Amino acid sequence: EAPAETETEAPATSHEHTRTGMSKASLKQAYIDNLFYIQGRFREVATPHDLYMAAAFTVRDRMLERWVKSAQVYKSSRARTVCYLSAEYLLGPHLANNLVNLGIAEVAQRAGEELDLDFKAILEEEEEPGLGNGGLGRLAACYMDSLATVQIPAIGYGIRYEFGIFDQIIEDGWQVERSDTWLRNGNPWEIPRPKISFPVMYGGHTEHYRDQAERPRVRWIPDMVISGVAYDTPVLGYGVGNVNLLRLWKAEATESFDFQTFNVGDYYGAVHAKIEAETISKVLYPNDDPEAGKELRLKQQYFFVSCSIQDMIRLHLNTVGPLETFHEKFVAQLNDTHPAIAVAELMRLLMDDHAVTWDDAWATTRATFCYTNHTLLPEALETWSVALFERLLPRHLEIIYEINRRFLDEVRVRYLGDEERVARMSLIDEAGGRRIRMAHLAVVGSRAVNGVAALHSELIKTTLLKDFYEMAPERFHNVTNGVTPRRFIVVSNPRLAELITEVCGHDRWIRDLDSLRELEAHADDPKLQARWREVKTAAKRDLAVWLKRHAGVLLDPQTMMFDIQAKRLHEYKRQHLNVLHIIRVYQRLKQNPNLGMVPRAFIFGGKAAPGYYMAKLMIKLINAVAEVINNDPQVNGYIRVAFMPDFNVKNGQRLYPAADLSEQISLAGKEASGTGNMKFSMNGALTVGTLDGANIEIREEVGAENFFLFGMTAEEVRRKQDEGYRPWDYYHGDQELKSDIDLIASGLFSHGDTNLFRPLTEHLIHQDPFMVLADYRAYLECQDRISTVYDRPAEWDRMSILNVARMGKFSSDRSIREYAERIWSIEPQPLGA
Ligand code: CBF
Repeated sequence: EAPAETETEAPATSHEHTRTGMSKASLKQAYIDNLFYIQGRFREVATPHDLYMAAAFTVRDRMLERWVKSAQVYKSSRARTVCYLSAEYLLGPHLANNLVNLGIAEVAQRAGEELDLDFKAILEEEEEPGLGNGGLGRLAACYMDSLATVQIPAIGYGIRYEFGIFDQIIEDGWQVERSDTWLRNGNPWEIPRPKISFPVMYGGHTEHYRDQAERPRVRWIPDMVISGVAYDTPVLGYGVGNVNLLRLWKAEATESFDFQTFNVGDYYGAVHAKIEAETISKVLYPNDDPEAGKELRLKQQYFFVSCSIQDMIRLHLNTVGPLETFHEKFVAQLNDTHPAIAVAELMRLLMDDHAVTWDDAWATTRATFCYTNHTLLPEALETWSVALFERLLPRHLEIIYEINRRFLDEVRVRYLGDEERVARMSLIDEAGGRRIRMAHLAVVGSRAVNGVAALHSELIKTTLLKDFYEMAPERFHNVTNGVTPRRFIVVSNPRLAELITEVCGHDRWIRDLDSLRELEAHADDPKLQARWREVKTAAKRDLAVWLKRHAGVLLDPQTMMFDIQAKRLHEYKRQHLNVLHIIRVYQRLKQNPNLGMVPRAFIFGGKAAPGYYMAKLMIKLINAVAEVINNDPQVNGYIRVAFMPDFNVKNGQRLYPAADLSEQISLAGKEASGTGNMKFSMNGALTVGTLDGANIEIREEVGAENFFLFGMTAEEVRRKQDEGYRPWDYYHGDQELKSDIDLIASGLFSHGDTNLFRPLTEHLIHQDPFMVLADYRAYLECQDRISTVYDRPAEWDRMSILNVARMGKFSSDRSIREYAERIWSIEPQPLGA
């Protein structure tokens, strides 16, 4: 980049220069051009959205050259490519991230200042694509960032939902859902590819026949055909020239208007097919775990899988050639079971459309797919009724039956006479209404299976997929999740990023997170500690301003510890355990107003699935407790409670930098990994957590002395369950616990209504499936220790610095490298920035 003075003067002359130039002058010129030629505006009349669009196009232009180059190189080198099949991508805003990955964040900001633009306001203007529910979708987005950064050729395939995850507003303490109209003002990051479109079939029947060579073949005669059209978004790696492709499919009618129907006077009938087709990519299912039996959901899954596999076959035939080498060109990662139907779809396409024999098709299929499991919760394990399959995907049902028949024969030969095992391993659950077990289909059709944290991968082997593990242990792996430090440190916490760079003397850590270890040597330095604290306080101040405005709660960033739990609302995540602690502190303060405790802001964020009553009631409870506490002058100098509305990627980026304490308090064995735990810790929050998911590995990395551990282990949980867990005994055995639950039941938090929270309190006392009561006492004691340590700033700051210093393992770059080496056998294809 040229020195500032010459830069300002240098006019951006050539066309190419304004499209690709990275200097301040080119950026300014490009911005003005884009505002004029794309938005059709000049400065004086431009809306904030116009200003954002011009910025987005300016940045996108600079990615396109790299994108085309990447595609050319990948094509000519016939690079092996990862296809990530995911029903969800929780992408978050693109603009700031792309600026960072292009390496032009600072120069763009200066260009903006010279154009008298409010840079922050422009970033805020972006509507985020919320095409996912939570951890799984956000993981897919982090992996897209890391695939490009570690220079692995990749295509992310998914659905271009017209409505993403609902917007959450809080009314009278309750969650209210509003549809997410993220596309209403256009999406500058995507490029529609109307020519890349595939037919997707549903329903009808199959015909078995012999082809000219007398080979047995099958033809599927559907009763509905729609089109999937590609919408492409470039994904640029950090500090590299590699740009990968995120290809999302939009459902369209094959013919938008049925003239025949129209001509007989049925106008509505004439557009019906169009509406029915477009419904398929209309809306994301807002459940963290799938709701069984939803026909549209199965249609969605098959829709994007079919388009993606057809696209992969097209690319292969265009670049490499014979389908025998398909699995050498592509490896396809199934992100949970949502895309598991891909196993049957690849078989179908190879056999029915390309005349490949069963054995060859099966060899190719098994060599192509790998499957990641993301949960052990029984309600989240997908099964589909055979009847639904028969109606919607008759050909796939035949294929699944045949896969199952052959597979169970292998099981029988291996385990002579063990019919119970055969029934357990079958792809079809025969007990009570026949259902297809999608996890079994994914396992049988894949060459590798992995869990997402060490404990979770162990539990997969010993519980969920025990029989499969016994049969083929070499196919089971663990790849602990990671998150991208670009978005979750550099973009969301620039002050911390700057301080780290200064202390380390380089910014290499952004691509090599292990080098954060260099911070360790400075952990006791009082000067660094003071600055570290300033950075944290500044982030807390930003969050406090935001929460004042959007939640109406006043928090003191200077004196209060910011104690944050932000994640989907779910009983297993135990937000109610957190609430019981708050109520305990409240009662203590009421009994002794001169307690002299460390002031705390208890901050929550998260959405509840719209149909999950208990989760919605927990949101109400948090807000109800907040109302009482925040308005009680006897306590509100010490404690306050805030619920951040609409926790999404953008709002998460406000929370992570501002947390002193990160709540990771799920019942051990229930949270497969968690990734919020990593985001908080990377931003210097200390964790209070159970030995669950990736918490275990975070604790191992940062050191037990820098992690606040409490609660039962997964093994203890299992034993307690086996013995017969009786929450009633805990309730009656602990006076404080009883009085905290009784206070909720008393109506204090519900304006005297003793019924409102009864479902929650009664459920806790009598069922408590996630053992809140069993872990209550240990949690409280741990929280007391936390307050003591927070009161010793030098100790706390040291722990915080060490947490950040030791987070290298949790970069998604590390996860992707592990997938590349151990699971995908794929080499990077470096392209210079
Ligand atoms: O692996 C990513 C995340 O996936 C989930 O969100 C999921 O949807 N199954 C899990 O609940 C998380 O533990 C996990 O981190």
